[in-house]
Amino acid sequence: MPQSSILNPATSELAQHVAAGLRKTPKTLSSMYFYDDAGSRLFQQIMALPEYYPTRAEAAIFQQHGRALAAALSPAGSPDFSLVELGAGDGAKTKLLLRELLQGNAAFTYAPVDISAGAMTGLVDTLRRELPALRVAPVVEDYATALTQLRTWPGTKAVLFLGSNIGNFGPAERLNFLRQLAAPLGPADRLLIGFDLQKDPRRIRAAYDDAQGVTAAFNLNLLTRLNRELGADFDLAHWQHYTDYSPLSGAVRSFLVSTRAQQVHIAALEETVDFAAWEVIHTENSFKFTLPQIEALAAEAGLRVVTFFTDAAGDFADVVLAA
Ligand code: AVJ
Repeated sequence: MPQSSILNPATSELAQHVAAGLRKTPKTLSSMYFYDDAGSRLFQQIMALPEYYPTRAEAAIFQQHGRALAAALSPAGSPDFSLVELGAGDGAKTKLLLRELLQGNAAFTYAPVDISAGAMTGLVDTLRRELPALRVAPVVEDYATALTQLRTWPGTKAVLFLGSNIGNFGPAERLNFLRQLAAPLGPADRLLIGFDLQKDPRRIRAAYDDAQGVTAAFNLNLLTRLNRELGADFDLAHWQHYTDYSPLSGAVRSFLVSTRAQQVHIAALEETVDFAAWEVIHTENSFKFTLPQIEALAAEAGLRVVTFFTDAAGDFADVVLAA
C-alpha cells in the first residue's frame, strides 16, 4: 500500500498548502514549513553564523536588561503567572529571562509553543537539566492553534514572540496576528515582541545569504521535505537559494530558483508542476522595522507600548506591550 498522506492531517495540510501555493503567480510556499526536525536543526546553525546577527543582538538585550524585562512582564504578587512563548525553538535567549523570573516568582509556569516536536524535546530536556525548579508545560502546535488556547488561558500571562518571528508576516497578516494576540489580554497581561531593526542593507542581506551556505541548505530543505512527505521528485542539483533586501519595503525575500526548465511530479497531489528556467518559488519574507513603524503598528492593533528595549548597537528591539 502506498504511504498515505491523506490519513495524516499534518501532511494533508502541507499537501493542500503546496497545491495552492504552486498554482499562484509567483509560486509561493510558506516559511512555516521550513521547520521540520532537520529544518529546526539548520535554523539552530543559522543562529550561530557570524552573519546572522539578530539572535546575538536579542541575547544582548536580555543580558543587559534582563531584570527590567522580567519586572515589566511579571506583575508583582501574581500567584499563577505564566510565560507563554510562541515559536520557542531552543529557547536559548529565553533562559536568561527564565532565570530572572525564577528569582522573583516561585509559582510561575513556562509554556513554550513550537511546531517542531524535535525542537521541543530538546528544549524540555535542557530546561530540566539547567533549571530543575522551573515548571514547564510544552505545547507542540502551530501559532494559530496556540492562539486559540490563549483565549482560555488561566491566570496572568506574558506572551513572548521573539527573534523577529513577526518579520515573517506581511503587513496585513502582521496586524491581524497582533490583534489576535491583543484580544485575550487582561489588564495585567503583557506581550513581549522582538523586532529586527532596519540597518545597513548589506549586513541584512548577508545575514540571509551566509558564506557557509547554511541558509541556502535551510531554504532547500523545504524541497527535501516535499520529496519525503509528499513523494515529490525535486532534484536539488537544479535549484538554488536566492535572497534580496529592499530598504524601501524593509523586506528580505527568499526564493528557491529553478536553474533550468523542469517538471516536478508530486505523488501526493497526483500532479506534475512545470517550472520555467529561472522561475522562482517565493519561500520567505523577513521584514525589518523602524521604531516609529513599531509604534504605529502597536497603536493600530490597539496595544500600548510599555517599554522599548534595544541593544547598544541599535540592531534589534524587544518591545513590551499591553492591552
Ligand atoms: C526565525 C523567522 C526569525 O526570518 O530571520 C533565518 C528565519 N530565515 N534565515 C528570520 C530565517 C533565514 C528567521 N526567523
